Amino acid sequence: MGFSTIAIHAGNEPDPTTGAVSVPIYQTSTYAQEGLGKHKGFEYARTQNPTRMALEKNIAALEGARFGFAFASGMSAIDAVLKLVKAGEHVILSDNTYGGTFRLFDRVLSNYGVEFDLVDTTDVSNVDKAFKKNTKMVFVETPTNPIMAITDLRAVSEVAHYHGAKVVCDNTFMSPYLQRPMEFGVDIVVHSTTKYLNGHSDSVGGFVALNDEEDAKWIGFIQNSVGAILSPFDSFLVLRGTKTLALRMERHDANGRAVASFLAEHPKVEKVYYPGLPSHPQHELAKRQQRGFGGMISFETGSLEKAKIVLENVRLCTLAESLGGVETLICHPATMTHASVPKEKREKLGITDGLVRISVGIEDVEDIIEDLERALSKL
Ligand code: P1T
Repeated sequence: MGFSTIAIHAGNEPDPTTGAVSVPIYQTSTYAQEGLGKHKGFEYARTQNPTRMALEKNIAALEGARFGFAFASGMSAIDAVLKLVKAGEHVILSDNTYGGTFRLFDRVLSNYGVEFDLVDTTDVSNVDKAFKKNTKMVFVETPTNPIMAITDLRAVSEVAHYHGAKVVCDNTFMSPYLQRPMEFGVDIVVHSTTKYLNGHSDSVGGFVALNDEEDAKWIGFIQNSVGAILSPFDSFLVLRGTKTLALRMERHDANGRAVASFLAEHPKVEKVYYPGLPSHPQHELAKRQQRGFGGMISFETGSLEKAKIVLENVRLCTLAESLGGVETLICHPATMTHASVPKEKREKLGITDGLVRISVGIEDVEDIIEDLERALSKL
C-alpha cells in the first residue's frame, strides 16, 4: 500500500460500537469492568486509550515500525528512549540538535549518570572514533535543527551495530513522508508530533517508533510508569493531521525549494542552509536518503541587528518558536530554540546571532517570498 493509503487507513478502523468513520475522542479516565479481572482490555486510561492506540498504530505504520508509543511532547518521547540507557552507560549525540535535546542530556540525564559526547555525526569516522566500551546508543538528528546538517543514516547504523549500539534518529524535520530512517538500519525513530505530523500548530506531542520487541516492552512500561502520555484529544488531532501528511509535505517541500532559491540569490543574505540547494555540502546524500528537502531553511544575515530587522519587518511570516505547521513561522535560534546551548558551542556550529530560521508553510509561495523580500529590503 502507498504512503497516503496507510496514512488514511492505518489505525483508522470504523469505531466498533457505532461505526463512526472518524476515530472518536475517548475522553475517559477509566473503564467499567464486568467483574473482578473481567474487562474489554481497557482498565485505566494512562495505560490504554483507544484514540491514542489508533494513533500509535497509524504513525508506527508510517515509519514502517512494528511498535509505536505516543507521548505528551517530543521531549518526553526522547526522555523515554533515553531510559533504555542506564547510569554509567554512554551515548554519542549529534553536536547540533534541537536545544531542548541538548539541555535534556546536559542538565538532566547527566545527573543520573548517563554519559554523553557531542560528536559531528555528519562524518561517520567521527562516530566510529567516539565509541567507548560503555557506549550503548548513537542519537542523531538529521537534518539538524537549525543548521540542516545531514547524517548518513546507513553508514552510522553500520558503525553503531558493529560496536553493538542502537541508533536513534529524531525524524521531526522530515516526517516519515520525506525520510524513513528504519529503511537505512536505524533502530528507533522519535518525533515531536507538535511539528509536521500534527501540522496545524495546535497540539504538543511526541512519538517513539521501533521494531525490537524487548525495547518496545520497556518503552511501553516507561510510558505507563512515568505517565507522560498523549491525551485523547491531542491523539485525535494528530490522527487527523497525518491523513494529509503527504499532501502537506509535498507543498512544504515545493515552497521550501522556492524560498531557498530566492534567499540564495538575494544580495543581503550571506549564507543559506538548505539541503535542497546544490551548494549544500551534503546535497547528494540528502537526495539519496530523503524523498525531498522539506520546508526548513536557515540563513545568515550577518549580525543580531540585521536578524532583528528581518524578524521585525515580516508581516505574513509569524515570529514564533516551533515549526511544521501550515503557516510560515520565522525565528531566531540563538535567543529562542537554542538559547540553552552555550554561546561558544552555538557559534562553533554556525548558530550565530545573525542566523534566522524559517519553517516555510503551505501558503501561496509568492506571498511568502514577497514578505521576505520586503523585510530584507530594510537591511
Ligand atoms: O516541543 P516538543 O514537542 O517537546 O519537541 C521537542 C523537539 C524535538 N526534536 C526536534 C528536532 C525539535 O525541533 C523539537 C522542538 N523544536 C522546537 C520547538 C523548535 O522551534 O525548534
